[in-house]
Amino acid sequence: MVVTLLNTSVSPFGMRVRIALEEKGVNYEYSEQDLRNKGPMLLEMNPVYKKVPVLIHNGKPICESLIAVQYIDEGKLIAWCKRCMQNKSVSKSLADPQEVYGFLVELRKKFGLE
Ligand SMILES: N[C@@H](CCC(=O)N[C@@H](CS)C(=O)NCC(=O)O)C(=O)O
Repeated sequence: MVVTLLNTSVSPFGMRVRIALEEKGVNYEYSEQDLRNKGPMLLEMNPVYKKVPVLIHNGKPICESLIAVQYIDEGKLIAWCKRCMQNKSVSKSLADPQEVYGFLVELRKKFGLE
């Protein structure tokens, strides 16, 4: 997993993304951008708005700081779930998702929530 953050140190939007990366323990490369002289990487990764921060994950850009924060949060969560499922005690103990779904649909009908 290669994560790079294009940013300007004084950007409050960038700070938001940096905090999320730190909180989730994501290793990343930091690339300081000069907004008075935008470099080719920034122009390629955010060609429409040409703004920082841009989070780059395996070559794919994620623009807009709130979306980046959400992406960091969900990505880590999914990775954690996958790791848990590799543990036999977890994978053996969890109910089949379709069974859970069917049960909840029945409950909703019973309580008139359909
Ligand atoms: N809504 C964006 C705002 C990003 C933003 O305004 N970034 C500023 C730096 S704080 C920028 O790159 N400005 C350069 C420009 O407008 O040319 C976000 O949340 O990421």
